[in-house]
Amino acid sequence: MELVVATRNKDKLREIKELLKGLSVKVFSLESFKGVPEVIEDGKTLENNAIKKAVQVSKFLKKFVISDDSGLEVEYLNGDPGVYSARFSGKGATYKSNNEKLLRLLEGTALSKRKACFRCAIAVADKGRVIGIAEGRCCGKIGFESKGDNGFGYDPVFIPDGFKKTFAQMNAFQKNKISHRSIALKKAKNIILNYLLLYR
Ligand code: ITT
Repeated sequence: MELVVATRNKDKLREIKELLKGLSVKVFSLESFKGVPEVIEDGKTLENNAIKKAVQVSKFLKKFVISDDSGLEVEYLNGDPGVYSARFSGKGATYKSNNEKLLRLLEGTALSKRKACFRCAIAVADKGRVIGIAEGRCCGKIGFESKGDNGFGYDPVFIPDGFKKTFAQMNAFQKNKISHRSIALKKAKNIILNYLLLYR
């Protein structure tokens, strides 16, 4: 059984591959295929974008596909950057410039007002048809400075509830135990298993 992960983000792919271990599927990414059209992520929600990515890619490749749309919602910023997490600091945004913008916007804000949640929506589609959607959430606080070199994206500024260190100060095993992505993928795994049992 082959599964394509509809992402161009190598960091996400690394985490997804690790989390899918144990499921007897061969995992491919978009790198393995030529000419897959770019999906415009213009949905208002992570779920909409995840469905759009999974449906368009699985229709084009005629394959079984999962997609991940994720982002960080900061309470003080009314849920921003949210769906705009990847391009928060504008065209040419990098993880570093995004984190710098976030820390700047929260400058002078007390820890109690720095609540944030990572959210992840995973959509599963087969040959252009949605099979299911799963969501995961991991909440915590935005620290006062970037700390740690592991992980990716906003990991250096995100301190999950119940911990004193950022995601980027944790190893992959620790992050994967509690992350938004691991929660969503656990649910997505069940969707995949049920579908394979019933329809394939
Ligand atoms: P694809 O659409 O190709 O999958 P992308 O990076 O554009 O890749 P998104 O639109 O879903 O993906 O944006 C997700 C952004 O949210 C990502 O670039 C990071 O900045 C941030 N993000 C998501 N999950 C994260 C995590 O586990 N740790 C840190 N940052 C994360």
